[in-house]
Amino acid sequence: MRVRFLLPRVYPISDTRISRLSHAEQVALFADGGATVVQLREKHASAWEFYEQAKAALEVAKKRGVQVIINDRADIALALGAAGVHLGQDDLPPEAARRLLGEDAIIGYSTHSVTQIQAAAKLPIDYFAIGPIFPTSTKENPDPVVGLGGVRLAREAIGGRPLVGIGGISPSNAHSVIRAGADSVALISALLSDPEKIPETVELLLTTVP
Ligand code: TZP
Ligand code: MG
Repeated sequence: MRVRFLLPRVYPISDTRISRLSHAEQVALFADGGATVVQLREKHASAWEFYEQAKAALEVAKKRGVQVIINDRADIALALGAAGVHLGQDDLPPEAARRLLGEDAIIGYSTHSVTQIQAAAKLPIDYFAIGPIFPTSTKENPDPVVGLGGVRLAREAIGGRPLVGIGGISPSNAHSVIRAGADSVALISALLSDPEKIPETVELLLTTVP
């Protein structure tokens, strides 16, 4: 049986357009705030460029004891020896990513409805993501908002397995997402739109979200 992966309360995700910082700079700021697991998300760079940026970010992360999950690209995760990959509904199937990355890799999987999360229950993944919980302008063509009710239904569907909420989460609504049943909150814009405050915001979330 797979050893359960424990998601920290806060799961920061990088975005170079919103933060105007490199992935490596963002990882350093996430680590300053106490983050232990981070995701690198890059929707615009070439594979070559993302590989190079992720490589630099992994060097920072290694020194700081932070695990790095790569969004979308199992190939880049494999090439760099990252801790794992985060897959969406249109990415490589989780079974294929598991074959590539091996048993020790962390594989996360995005779902946007109860039907999708039920369908994902048998996949070889370590955590589920559900969202968008609230309206978001970060994701292009986002799925319909699932709300806090969606988090409750997701929790019922997956029992005690790790669940992260994503989409429109900020320090002011993070509690409600955890209370509805998520183990962790993933944030992009609320964390990155004021880059100087990244460490403070991560720390605030880690110390105040019950
Ligand atoms: N998946 C569902 S919503 C979302 C993703 C990647 C974007 C979340 O970004 P933000 O800025 O925290 O709303
Ligand atoms: Mg994806």
